[in-house]
Amino acid sequence: MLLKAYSERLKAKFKMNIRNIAIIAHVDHGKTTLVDKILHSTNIFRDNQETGELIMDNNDLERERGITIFSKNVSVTYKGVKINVIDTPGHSDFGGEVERVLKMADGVLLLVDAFEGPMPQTRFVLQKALQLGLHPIVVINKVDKANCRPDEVHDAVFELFFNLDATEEQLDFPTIYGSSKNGWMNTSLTETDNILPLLDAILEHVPEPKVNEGTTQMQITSLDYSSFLGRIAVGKVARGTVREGQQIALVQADGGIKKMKVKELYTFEALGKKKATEVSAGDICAIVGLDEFNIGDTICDVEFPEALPVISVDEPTMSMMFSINNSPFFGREGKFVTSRHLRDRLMKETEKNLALRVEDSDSADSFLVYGRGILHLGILIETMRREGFELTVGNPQVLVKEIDGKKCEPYENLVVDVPAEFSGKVIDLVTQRKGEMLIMESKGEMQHLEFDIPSRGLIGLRSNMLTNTAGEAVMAHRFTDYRPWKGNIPGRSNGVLLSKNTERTTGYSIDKLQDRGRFFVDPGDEVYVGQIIAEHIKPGDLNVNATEPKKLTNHRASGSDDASKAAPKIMMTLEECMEYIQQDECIEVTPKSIRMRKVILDENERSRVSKQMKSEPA
Ligand SMILES: Nc1nc2c(ncn2[C@@H]2O[C@H](COP(=O)(O)OP(=O)(O)OP(=O)(O)O)[C@@H](O)[C@H]2O)c(=O)[nH]1
Ligand SMILES: [Mg+2]
Repeated sequence: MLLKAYSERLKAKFKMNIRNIAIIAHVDHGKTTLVDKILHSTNIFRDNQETGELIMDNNDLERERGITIFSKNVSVTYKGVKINVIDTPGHSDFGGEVERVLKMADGVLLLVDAFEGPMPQTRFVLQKALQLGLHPIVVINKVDKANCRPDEVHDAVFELFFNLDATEEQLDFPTIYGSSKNGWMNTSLTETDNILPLLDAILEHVPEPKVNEGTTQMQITSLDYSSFLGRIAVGKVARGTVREGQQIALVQADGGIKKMKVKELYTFEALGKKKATEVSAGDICAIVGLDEFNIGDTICDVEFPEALPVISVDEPTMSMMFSINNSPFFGREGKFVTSRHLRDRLMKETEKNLALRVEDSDSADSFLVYGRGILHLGILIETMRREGFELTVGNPQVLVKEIDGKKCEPYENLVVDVPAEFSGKVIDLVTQRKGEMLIMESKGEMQHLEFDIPSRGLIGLRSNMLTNTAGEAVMAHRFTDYRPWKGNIPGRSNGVLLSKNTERTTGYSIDKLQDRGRFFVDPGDEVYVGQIIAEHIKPGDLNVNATEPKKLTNHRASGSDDASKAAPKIMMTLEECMEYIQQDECIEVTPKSIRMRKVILDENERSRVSKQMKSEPA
């Protein structure tokens, strides 16, 4: 009896020794680097263990791009307290994810780059945290950077809190300064050799999770995926406990209730998960074995199914047509090429990729895929090609909505930081695309510009912006709302050079065409009729012969002849191609190649259709 009371007391005591924090910030402000440092400084690694850089960004694409795509839970123990840390993605395409995982947090670290200051995504994530009643700890990071302005940035953050209607208590935020890269944090700008002042601030300022007594209640706020275990539900236990083997009622958004069983239960420990038999209110856990669930569903006691308020999952803002590859090179480079493969893969993706929607189209070979932006869709395509898929994707379209009988389109807040000498060019460029300037101020040696712009105007803007500012512009944008359609926005200004033949290009031909355009292919590359092989230096498309061998006297192999004279080809990433192509163009994606092409490859057919389109009333 006594023992039981003692163990209850112990449990109650243990229950309280938890802090749940999410780390939020604009893209690249240093969240993941900080989480890595937190893991290191709480000694989860043996001294001799080789960990490498950013253990947290563990997906291949995350490592290559240096960005976080999926939010992740880890947990460390400091001074006897378990701190659950949630690393979140900073790119705006994944903003909805941040909003959801904040539901697991009782506190947030708002990281702000000591040079850049608050950026569009800082505003968005802070707003969400404030609305949830969280009291952020502000971390002014990267104070090691030359030209950084931590004091100005602190003031700007305060102003941002104020503009977002923070309460008195929220405005009274603690501030930590430091450099996650160099592994130190402090309450002042004085450099230290560890990040412990930050961990102390977490223990001091982040409230313990609320422990509600009663029957089981846990909202699923995040989703993990394992190819062995399938979908794993992640969330914070809000009330009572969740037990291994427990029969539960899953209450869905529409009020429907399904009975299920908790097959396996885990808590987060260090970088991994630890099996648990019971998890109490306040801790974050992962549940295996629920067959069908959605984000926002509540896991409840079978007898007392009481749901928590529904979480909205963000609406897509962009769509793209995904089709089977129908280029002449079909099936050469990929393993999965049929419409069946494509459809199954896309449908499977919707199980774990929450902001993604897939619809069948009029054609059995094409599917409409809806997502949150170029990066969101680009990452899916990149993942698929790595798995061995071949496909064709069309140009990205923003989603138009009818609101109060008016045609409306998504708008975004665009921020550009650029050396003053280029600001005129930037303003021109954005205004041409129907952007309107809101703010222009100096920020260190840079000019800081803010605009309101339809999302359509942003597609293809980045490469133009970089060319026009000698690569110096730093831009970021974030969806704000839907507003009335802004009219025609000019597309790409240059035309393209299209191959007239299906053959290998020759250095001889490419060299002759150098003054017509900048090539996307190298001498010796195989191309096909209707493939986009270069950007025309002028508007209008041109069909060219780039496969002509040098005249008979030449005995060298085609492909190597005169190759040295040709300028190197322009390399474009998948996302750059997605922003580059126009309505009548598409991209062939295979495990080995990314080729841009016309939708209609045949020259005569293309001009016939385009004439027909022009003659039809719009
Ligand atoms: N100079 C400096 N660079 C830093 C610091 N912290 C992070 N960085 C660098 O900033 C870049 C982005 O760091 P990440 O930790 O990946 O940033 P993130 O906020 O996780 O980025 P997303 O997950 O994509 O939103 C990396 O190149 C880091 O090395 C710092 O304190 N000082
Ligand atoms: Mg990150």
